Amino acid sequence: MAKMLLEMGQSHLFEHWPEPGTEDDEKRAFFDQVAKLDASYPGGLISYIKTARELLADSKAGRNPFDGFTPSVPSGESLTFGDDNFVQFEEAGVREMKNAAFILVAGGLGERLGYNGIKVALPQESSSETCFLQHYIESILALQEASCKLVQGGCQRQIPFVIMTSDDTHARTLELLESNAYFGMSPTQVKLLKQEKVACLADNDGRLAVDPKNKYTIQTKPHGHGDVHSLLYSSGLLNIWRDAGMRWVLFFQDTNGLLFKAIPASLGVSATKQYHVNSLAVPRKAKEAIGGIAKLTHADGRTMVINVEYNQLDPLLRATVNPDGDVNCETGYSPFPGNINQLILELGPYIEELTKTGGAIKEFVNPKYTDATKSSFKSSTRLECMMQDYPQTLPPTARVGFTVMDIWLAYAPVKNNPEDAAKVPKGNPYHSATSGEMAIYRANSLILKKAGVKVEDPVLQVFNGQEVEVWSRVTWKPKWGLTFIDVKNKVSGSMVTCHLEAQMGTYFHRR
Ligand code: UGB
Repeated sequence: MAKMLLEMGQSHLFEHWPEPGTEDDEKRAFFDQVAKLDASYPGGLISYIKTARELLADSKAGRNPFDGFTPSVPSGESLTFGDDNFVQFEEAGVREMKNAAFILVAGGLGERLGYNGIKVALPQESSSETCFLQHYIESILALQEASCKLVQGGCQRQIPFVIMTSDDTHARTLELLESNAYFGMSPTQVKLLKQEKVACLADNDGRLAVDPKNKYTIQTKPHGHGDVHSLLYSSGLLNIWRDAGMRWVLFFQDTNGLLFKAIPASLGVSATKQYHVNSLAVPRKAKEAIGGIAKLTHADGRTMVINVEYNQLDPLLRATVNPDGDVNCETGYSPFPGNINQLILELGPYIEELTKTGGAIKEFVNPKYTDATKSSFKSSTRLECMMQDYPQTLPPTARVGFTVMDIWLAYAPVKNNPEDAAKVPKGNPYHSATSGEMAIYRANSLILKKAGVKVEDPVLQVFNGQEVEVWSRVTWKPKWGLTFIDVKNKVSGSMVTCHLEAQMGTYFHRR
């Protein structure tokens, strides 16, 4: 390991080491860490440092990873909640659900949210105080039951649920599950895969950063949610699922309380259209901090349908098709659908691809330079990768599509703290706990309204400096109503009214 580090230009790591025989335990701990960093990265530290040098040189030169590509708006499926098409996709999705596995990426700490705990332990709304993880598990169990019921004679399939954790979230996620009896799921059905952090980089030469508090420790930071692919591949779970006759892998993020309202229909789209990759998307406001899904065509003829992160979309558009960059079109939205990082992959082609790549995802580096010479960093940086970059290596024959849903139905993540949310320009989403909670009541109210329930109009109120629509505070368990037709059947023929009780909550009357 020492020889490898020296050959890779890392002699600074040993600069302040005392004579042999002094602090030997600390030196051994250093090599234990080096061995761990080496083993947990595809191709080891040599490969990590080489890639880092290349990407740092590109970043210094200002090269855009999409240089040579021209973006255009790709084609996909656009759904309208509650119409016949939507209902058919929901039915198809529920039928397929027994052949799916769910993967939650929950290794992020949520620094922007300013919360010290794990995000999946937060209540998604304050009426029932159900936490995100409980809601996700209850949704998967309800889908499992509904899907198995459609099989003649029933079925015993348990939908696998994998949670990717990190050192920051692992112990607390396990604790949350164990202290709540896995929220009703069988413990064998849940699998935690922990992602490892990667070494930090101190400069443009790819020198590894020493922890300022301990000269025997290399500083590390998270590598991004793209790790999920290599972890799944090396876990061996994918082959087990394939052998059990499963067909789909659904990936989702940690704090979107609306997501499961969009899942049945989007899986229905995957199954009907035979998409190898289906990204769930919503109409996106120009410059909104979510990636845009674009078709990229290279001068040499290569094409791919891929998420372009918001900070890259604007310069790419300016350099190619639109000097104004990332702007809204006549619909009031960006022509590029917004990626909400809910991916549905078909298992067979996914395994085929990972067998070639080992699950390695194209990385990027985002150093914050001290000045325009770009010769030093404000603080150490590291390589990162994103799970939505998976399609980048796919062959042109791959069927890559997307499904656009109404925002109110599908997307209300909790990412920003109240102070930052209050500063969001008017008209753009807050993505805060306040807006996340209100979005759940609004979606439930709108679904009930579409199902024929009389629902009072919302009022505007300001909480934590954010103006939000307050609808009837209606919540229900996933088991009560998974799809639009479920809800419609539950409320039809009964006289149901939702009242807003000024600021106090809501009464949901059923007579
Ligand atoms: N996550 C991990 O599991 N491991 C990690 O190392 C990092 C994160 P953020 P961000 O939802 O609108 C994503 O930090 O930067 C998990 C997409 O890239 O919330 O907002 C973490 O626990 C972007 O295209 O991501 O960006 C969480 O569950 C857009 O879709 C998830 O990864 C955006 O999300 C996302 O982490 C969005």
